[in-house]
Amino acid sequence: HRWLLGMGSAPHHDRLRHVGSGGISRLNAVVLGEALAAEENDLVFPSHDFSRHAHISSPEQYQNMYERSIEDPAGFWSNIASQFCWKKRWNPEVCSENIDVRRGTVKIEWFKGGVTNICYNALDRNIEAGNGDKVALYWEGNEPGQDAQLTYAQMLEKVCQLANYLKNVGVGKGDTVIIYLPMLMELPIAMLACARIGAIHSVVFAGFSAESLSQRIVDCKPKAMISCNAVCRGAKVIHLKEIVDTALVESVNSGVPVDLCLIFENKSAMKRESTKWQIGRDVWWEDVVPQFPTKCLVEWVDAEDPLFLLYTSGSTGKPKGVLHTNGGYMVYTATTFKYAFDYKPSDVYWCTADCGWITGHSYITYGPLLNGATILVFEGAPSYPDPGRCWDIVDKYKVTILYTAPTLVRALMRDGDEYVTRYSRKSLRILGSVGEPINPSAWRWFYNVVGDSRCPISDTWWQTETGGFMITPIPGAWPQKPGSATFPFFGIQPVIVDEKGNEIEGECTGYLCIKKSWPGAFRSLYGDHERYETTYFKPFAGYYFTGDGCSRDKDGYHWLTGRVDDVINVSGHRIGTAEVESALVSHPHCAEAAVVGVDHEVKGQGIYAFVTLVDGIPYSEEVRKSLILAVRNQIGAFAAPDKIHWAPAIPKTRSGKIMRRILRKIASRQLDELGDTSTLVDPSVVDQLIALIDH
Ligand code: 6R9
Repeated sequence: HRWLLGMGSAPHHDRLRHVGSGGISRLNAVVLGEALAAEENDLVFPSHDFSRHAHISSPEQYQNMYERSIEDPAGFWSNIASQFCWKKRWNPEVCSENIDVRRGTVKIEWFKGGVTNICYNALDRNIEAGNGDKVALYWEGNEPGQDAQLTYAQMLEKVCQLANYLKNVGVGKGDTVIIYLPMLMELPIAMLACARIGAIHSVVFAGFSAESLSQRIVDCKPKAMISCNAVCRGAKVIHLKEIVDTALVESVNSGVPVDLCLIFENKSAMKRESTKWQIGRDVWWEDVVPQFPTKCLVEWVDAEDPLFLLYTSGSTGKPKGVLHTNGGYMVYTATTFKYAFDYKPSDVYWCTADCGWITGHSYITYGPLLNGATILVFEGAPSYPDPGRCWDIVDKYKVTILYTAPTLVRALMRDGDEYVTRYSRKSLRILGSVGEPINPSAWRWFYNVVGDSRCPISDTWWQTETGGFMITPIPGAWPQKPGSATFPFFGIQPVIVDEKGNEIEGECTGYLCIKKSWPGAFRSLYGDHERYETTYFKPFAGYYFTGDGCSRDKDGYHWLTGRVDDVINVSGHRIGTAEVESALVSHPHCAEAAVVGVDHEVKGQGIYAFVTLVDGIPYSEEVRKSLILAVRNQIGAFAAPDKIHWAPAIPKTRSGKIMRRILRKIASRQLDELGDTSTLVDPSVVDQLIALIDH
């Protein structure tokens, strides 16, 4: 980042520049992947005042720290790790790794031999430092006016009661617990309770179907499951307990029974009287947990003991159980949170993600609480009862840091500026974006309208696998470019490689890989270390392969260009094309299916499915609906195809591979760019597909 140094430390406000106005008029022009060239020179500087008060306030300061983190990673991270509580200090080597498959098994270890507990560090340590009465968590319910709060001391009591209950029913160190909860405060409480006793939590996003839930249960064989009876999202009531019941029947049939199901009675959504119950297996949270003591000694664990599993989608049908461990993850999430959001103790932090995804793990529960921050947990839907809800919440709690996703930004942008400008929003100081590339016009609207052109945006690029931010702005340190995630975090060495795995320097586009490990890196795929090596470390030997494409511009800024594998990113949710295809072909009328991603104005990408029906079944609206229903039932509503395209046949190569390149072109109506179709077994298939476009 030589250029960064060249920027010197002249007062930033001299160069402060407001970017062109966003607004709805521009939305019609939103084309994802807008020409980057035009944007590259658009620098948006933090104000002088912002930089002056920031942890890192100049390119030089970043550069010095970054260099130290690369030259002496052990020293750099040990220094930071020492700020946490360790029962026993880690081994002298700090990090031992092999990420090069050519040299044997891939292994990553940080702070090995160190003994700690992440729950202790997130709660007890902050209380001991005098913050027991500070609000740890504000909870805002689905209905405006429904709210609650917990101080650090109160939160610890709740966590201890649940931890004691879990121990009492025989859950111990190394046991897995599935958590299938919506955004109630019981969700982070349950995560922390597991961590406290050394149990491994596996949170399943409450939008997943019974089938997906049981698939995860069968994979990780939990000792217990924690859920609730129902939840309201917007105007809808979702009966989670019914989904749990179905999932548990399926898991019994697969030979993995779950003996204990702790159910929270979410009274505002549903009374316990109307909840179906299986005596002997189901237990009401409220009947047991509050009877347990509010103090619970922690189970001290090795830094490399597992903390959690989180399933994510890949290029094949079976979700991968991403495994994170305690020590490195703790140090990394806390540090990235502090610097990328320039965290100050007076902040009120709201992340709109769900704890069912990695963002909620690292940046609702762990990273913020490890810093002693006040977090906001929101149960509801962002546009309920109207599109002003987010800004109502921002004003109500005086939110200072708002971390959200481009898909929500685009949806709110479409609803119009009036919903935003009717609220003050003057508490806001930093905005954040995650989940997919943010297109420059959405960035501008977020910056100009939501942030009144005064709040820097941290566009954080990272993944379930990386545990924490990898490429991210440090908001007070350098100017941003709308749509670029900017530069690597401390200790991270991103490289862009070509098809053959050669690093390319300077201005370029290629595959994004990472050299060397970092403390927050995942350590394995649960029960399948071989798949871990094959998916991430074999494609480009010597590197971790991210699955993303990336460009670097002349100033060294990074521009993520999206997935290069068969993973679609719908509203920031990762969905494997293979998963949707397998859900479709499970439908008795479906002979074959091929799924591709297609640009979508709000969701980023939409799901476009080509479907061949079995002989004799005519195309009909009814079949179309039942195919979509099959996907909703097998994966979840968020994976429902946006479009079903009838296909008399699917274009394939002679070796039997589906030609997705051609399908993508047809899906995006780029019919004059189909390219070479001569390698297809039957090129006339393409004309048949085109003829059915409007069918
Ligand atoms: C944290 C999270 C990871 C994939 C990743 C990439 C995309 C996430 C991004 C981004 C561009 C950003 N992605 N953040 N692309 N800019 N700021 O989302 O994890 O659900 O595992 O998804 O999301 O494609 O590979 P995960």
